[in-house]
Amino acid sequence: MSDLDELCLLFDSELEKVEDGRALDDLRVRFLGKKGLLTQKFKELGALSPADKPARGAELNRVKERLQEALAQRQQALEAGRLSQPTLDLTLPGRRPRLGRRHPLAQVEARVRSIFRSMGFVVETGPEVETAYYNFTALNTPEWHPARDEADTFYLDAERLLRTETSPVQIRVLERGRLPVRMIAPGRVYRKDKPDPSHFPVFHQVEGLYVDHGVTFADLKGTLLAFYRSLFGEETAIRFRPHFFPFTEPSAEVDVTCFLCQGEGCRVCKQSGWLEMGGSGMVDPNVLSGVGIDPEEWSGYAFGLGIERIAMLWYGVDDIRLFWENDLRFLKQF
Ligand code: 2NM
Repeated sequence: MSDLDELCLLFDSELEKVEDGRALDDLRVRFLGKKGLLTQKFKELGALSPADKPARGAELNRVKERLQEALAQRQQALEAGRLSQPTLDLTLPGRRPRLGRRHPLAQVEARVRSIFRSMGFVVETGPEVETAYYNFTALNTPEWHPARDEADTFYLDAERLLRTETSPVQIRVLERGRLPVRMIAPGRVYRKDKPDPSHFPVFHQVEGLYVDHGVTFADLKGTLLAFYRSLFGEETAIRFRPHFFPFTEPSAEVDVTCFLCQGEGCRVCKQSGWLEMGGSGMVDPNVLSGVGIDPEEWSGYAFGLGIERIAMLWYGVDDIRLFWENDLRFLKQF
């Protein structure tokens, strides 16, 4: 076998393996490029005797044509193959867009809002940056009260702070002087708590307020009972435990029967059958007179509840920080 037969054999077997334009180009360069195998043979022509040159030259040219021909054919075949292959299947079904949903805390807050709206409460909002007056003083919280401490409250300066309750919204509404008032104030509140499974420095509250002629503690009990029955089921019962808040007198903490065990006692309610849900009371006369309302003529009840607490119990979430991580693996479950 001549050296050119061998070269052709090698070329043919390499061409066989070519599957795209890039490999084809590489092959072309390998044989016909500046330092190509065949080009090398052309360069060696100069060393031959004048008698041998013409025949060898003609043979080299035939081989060159043959390689070029084969490369061109292969190129055509590759292009034809590419065009005949479907790149876009118009019969495939479309991709379904992945729908988002409301954050679990927003879902719970919407439910709470909706129940109170159905009972005639209007929704009021106010600033998250408050003054010490609206957040503490107007709520009958004395200067020495620990809640005012820098260790518990985020102060921006001597006067301004991040609200620790949504009650300052109630004060702003009462200041308008248009009575009666039946309102809820949902929103974010801030406290300097170290994050742990049940604390986070920002969380959500809904506070309610009803001020009218002759409002009594019985009105408070009836309203909260109706609310918690609507939220947790008609078999729910509630109880009030005496407590103290600066802004209400008397004050009480509110428990509801555990919706997991119907009051039987389980792990979640720590065998007590009851779940702590929030605080409540009759608006302190000092709060009313502070906003120019005569406590001899008007009375009111107020209450507060935490959205995170309800959401954690309802969905079985054991760490409050999960609500703030925005991990889709968590959020997708609601
Ligand atoms: C609570 C518990 C008890 C409350 C009081 C007032 C206001 F402005 F009327 F005085 N608003 N909200 C209140 C009462 C809030 O949260 C645990």
